[in-house]
Amino acid sequence: MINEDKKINANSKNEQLEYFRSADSEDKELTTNQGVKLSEDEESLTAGERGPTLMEDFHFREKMTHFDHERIPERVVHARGFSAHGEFELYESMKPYTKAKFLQNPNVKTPVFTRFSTVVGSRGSKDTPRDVRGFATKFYTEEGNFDLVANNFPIFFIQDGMKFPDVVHAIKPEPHNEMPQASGAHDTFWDWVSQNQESAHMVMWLMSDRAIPRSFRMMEGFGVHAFRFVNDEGKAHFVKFHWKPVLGTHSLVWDEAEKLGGKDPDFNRRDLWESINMGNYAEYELGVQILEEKEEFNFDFDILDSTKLWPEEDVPVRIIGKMTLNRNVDNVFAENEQVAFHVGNVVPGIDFTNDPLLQTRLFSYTDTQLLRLGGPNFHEIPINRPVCPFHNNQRDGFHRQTINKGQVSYRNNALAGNSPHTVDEKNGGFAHYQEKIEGRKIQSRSKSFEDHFSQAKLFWNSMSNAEKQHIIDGFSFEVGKVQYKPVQQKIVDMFGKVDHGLAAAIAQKLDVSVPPANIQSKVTKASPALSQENTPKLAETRKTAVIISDGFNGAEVKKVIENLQAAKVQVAILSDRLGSITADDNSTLKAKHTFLTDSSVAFDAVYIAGGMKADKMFEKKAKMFMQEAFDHFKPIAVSNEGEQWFKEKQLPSKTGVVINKQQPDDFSKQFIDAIAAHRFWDRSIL
Ligand code: HDE
Repeated sequence: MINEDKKINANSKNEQLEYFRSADSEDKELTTNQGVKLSEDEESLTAGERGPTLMEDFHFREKMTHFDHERIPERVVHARGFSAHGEFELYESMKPYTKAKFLQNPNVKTPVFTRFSTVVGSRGSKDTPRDVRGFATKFYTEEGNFDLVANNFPIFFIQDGMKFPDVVHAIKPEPHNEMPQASGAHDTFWDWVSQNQESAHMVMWLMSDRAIPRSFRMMEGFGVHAFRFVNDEGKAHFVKFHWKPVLGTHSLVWDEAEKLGGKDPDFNRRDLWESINMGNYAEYELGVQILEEKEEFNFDFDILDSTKLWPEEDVPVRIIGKMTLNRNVDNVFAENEQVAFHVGNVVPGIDFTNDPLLQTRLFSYTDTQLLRLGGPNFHEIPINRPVCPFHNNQRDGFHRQTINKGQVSYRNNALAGNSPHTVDEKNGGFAHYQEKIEGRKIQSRSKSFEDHFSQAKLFWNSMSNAEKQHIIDGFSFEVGKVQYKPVQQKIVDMFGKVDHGLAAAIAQKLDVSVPPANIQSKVTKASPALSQENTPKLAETRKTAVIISDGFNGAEVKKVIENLQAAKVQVAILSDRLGSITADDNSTLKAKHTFLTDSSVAFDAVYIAGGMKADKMFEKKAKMFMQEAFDHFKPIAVSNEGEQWFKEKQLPSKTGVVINKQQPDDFSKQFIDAIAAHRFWDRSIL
């Protein structure tokens, strides 16, 4: 069970978990947890047919007691999550910067486990609220576990973790009525924002498209803090970690995200689960931004301030490896719920900086896990176990699994030759980086953390027109729900310090005063890397609804589907009923989706072929489907009845609408290009 000598490979964690997996229950005898075979499982033991239940029914007691204790506390933040296993492969050795073994040799594959999450909602909430997403990865390395506990934003709300309970209390459902569920609170959160101006940059991200990702597979990840790489000569560099999704970074639109909350609360987890099952593995490249120690003060922001990013144009992201998530969990509770990440789980070669947010996180994770996982032995839970050996003198506590042999559980000892023994740095022992620190004990913030608006403006400047409009809409929606007028005014005044146009547009929607123009940030710089317009755009794995009714053009639809599938687009046949739909040439296609079971929000694109036998109701539903996809800026392909309905609807055939005037091959090609483009923002909503 403990891997004492074997080398680690991509499958090492899977092999270890196999030891803990239960045998398949099929054709097995039912027993108690003590292994006693049972003759009855549905009737409790009673005194007479209508008499009282007897305490001696040990099976009833065991079954009910276990059930009564099935729940554990959910995470105080990031409660709703979903996970997958995978592997990390290094492209180039990082030896000049770090001695971390898993970053030395491009031939080594490291097993990983990643958990994605929303932050605010409870465990049973929805996947698509406007929220930050967690992106936490455990690397099971030969030197122990390294956890990269990241988010999908590169920055955070606060500069000092002392304020974390405050921001979380403010954004969680309000305590007196527990509303709103599964999204950020309105009055309390915006009250907090207006009183804590360091949140300006993060709030810009929160109001942007980044807060409603299309898929966990299409989300960036950021370690947020500056960490340290330390090489085998003891030389350190500052480093920030990035995950870059191979499919690019893409988002939903707000109306779609809201509808999905009702139609499919599991939208993001289903996407990951189904994609992995289909072999469409989620892939992310690992990037690092590296700074020399002497560059620490070269910037107009403090590199240890977690409300600031290091613009990629100034500090390039060097791509050093790739993570592939390729295996779904076997049991959500055992893996996704019981996994315990900790920003403090590092290996030799990776160390901390004095970022005050990072420092406070170092306390919080174990502390909260002691409560959630019921004691100090949660490192023994299968998903948390390192795949390398671990030995120390820690003993006992709730749910201890290891049977530690021997008489001695202390150091220094002579009875066991002072085992287990420490290991010097040269031989792989962790030695904390020796940073020289001098100073007074104080409770105050460094002056270098004072500027809260320049990078908020940098973000704004970097957005495309459509992205800017979405930010204005995000503010108008969220702050529009605030009941307390003075808070609305304060928010508009606060974001007037970012950009006057932004503040004026929100003020107009909220019916509050426009702040003066001269308070806005003077920053004119932009960072193109921040705009999702500049992300990779691929049709691969996108989901397209193909709408057909009886009498559809068999030859054309067949050809288009073939082309879509060749481009790795997922095709879903949709009609007004499940089962076989017959084409004009008597060929058939099986509809696995209907207007009732699905709606356009579940798809990235739609191809409407219709059919000669489409009745009025079919036509109505198909038009609604098409209209909604159109309003959500999605690619649409129409032919036959589809084209006629499109014209009847008087939808302007702007970009992203492909009409079949050509051969099916050209038609499909144009449609596939449109699917890759993701959305067509220049389409006006009717
Ligand atoms: Fe966390 N965070 N956090 N956080 N965090 C937790 O630990 C905390 C922060 C992040 O899928 C908790 O086991 C403090 C930044 C993720 O299991 C808790 C501060 C970033 C997850 C905690 C922060 C994160 C957590 C709750 C401010 C991005 C989910 C449950 C100083 C870099 C991990 C748990 C999972 C979870 C504390 C800020 C990422 C309470 C005090 C910044 C992805 O310990």
